[in-house]
Amino acid sequence: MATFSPGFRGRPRSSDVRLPPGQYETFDFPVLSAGPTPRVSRDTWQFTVTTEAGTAHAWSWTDLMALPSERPTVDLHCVTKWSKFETHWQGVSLDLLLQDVETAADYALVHSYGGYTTDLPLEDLLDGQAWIAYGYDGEDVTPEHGGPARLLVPHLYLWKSAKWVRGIQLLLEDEPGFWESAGYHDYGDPWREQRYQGD
Ligand SMILES: Nc1nc2c(c(=O)[nH]1)N[C@H]1C(S)=C(S)[C@@H](COP(=O)(O)O)O[C@H]1N2
Ligand SMILES: [Mo]
Repeated sequence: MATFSPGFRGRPRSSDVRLPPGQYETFDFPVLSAGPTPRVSRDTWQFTVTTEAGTAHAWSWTDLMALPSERPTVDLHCVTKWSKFETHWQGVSLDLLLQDVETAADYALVHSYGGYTTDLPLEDLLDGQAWIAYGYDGEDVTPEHGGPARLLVPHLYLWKSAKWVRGIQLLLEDEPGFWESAGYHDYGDPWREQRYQGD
């Protein structure tokens, strides 16, 4: 498929440019879960943002569906070294969910149904970088991939994209989540290959 003229010989192919260091491209969609898949009913599903002052902002499934959604197409990068290009999602931007939340917090600890947690700077959830995603490839997000809804933060390693998301706790001080407590990097930028603490 690729053709090379002498002048272009040393030039990276487009897939190399899109592939962070140490990653390979995969075409299937692996499932990586630290525990069993929780079955969460849309009737009882809630997404709650809690501020450092203890104020809670909650959305039911009906509330979420009533909000305008976006359809981001993004590349995914898992710390186990697979990357998947051009994945199609539908979800609500965190900019919209956080716009009326008053906070001085710099950090977010994301909580999932089932107990999984992951932490990241609050600013990484803003400016069009993160969504509460409920659609994948024109279908509902399947339970294995985090349905009814998962966090999607594609510019960081995929362990930050908490499946079965149930809330975000806003914090003045960073608190490590599940993998971050187990030796994985606090931030997890795939382009700087921040896989483990100290990378
Ligand atoms: N709640 C929850 N979210 C999670 C995980 C998990 O175990 N539990 N695994 C993380 C990891 S390590 C990865 S690579 C991605 C995998 O998403 P996928 O199963 O849809 O590929 O989910 C992330 N979100
Ligand atoms: Mo992962």
